[in-house]
Amino acid sequence: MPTNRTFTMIKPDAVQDGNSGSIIKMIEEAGFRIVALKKTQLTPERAGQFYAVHAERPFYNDLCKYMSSGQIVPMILEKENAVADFRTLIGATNPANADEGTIRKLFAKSIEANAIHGSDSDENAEIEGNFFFGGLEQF
Ligand code: FUP
Repeated sequence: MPTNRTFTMIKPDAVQDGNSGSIIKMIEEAGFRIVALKKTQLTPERAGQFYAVHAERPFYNDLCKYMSSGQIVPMILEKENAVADFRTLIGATNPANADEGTIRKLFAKSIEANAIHGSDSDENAEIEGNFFFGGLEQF
């Protein structure tokens, strides 16, 4: 069954470069409704928890350092078929492989500093949304 919600966060490179507004505009113009949004910063420990699935990968320590290096903008988004459509909008993990017009093609600097995250399944969308917004009643 197609999901109606996904989770995203604009990563430190894109926030630092002042690209949050442009990225949010692309997200809204693609038909996603913002259900929840905030600006925050992860500690290296919290970044490690978020990316725990990658704990054994060689890039894990650098990724945690990078993801806690500056402010991020996490969001919960709503749209029919949200998870798959959002992955299409952001493009491939490595911006070198991302399609023209995707958020990563336009704004990502490298495979690590790749501008934005998008959940890869309904299950992870819910887990990741709760990681940042759990306990809120308004969404
Ligand atoms: P994605 O689902 O597109 O975010 O990609 P992955 O879950 O495979 O990777 C999560 C994050 O790990 C990426 F956004 C960036 C980082 N990463 C690296 O830094 N190096 C790699 O070789 C692969 C991923």
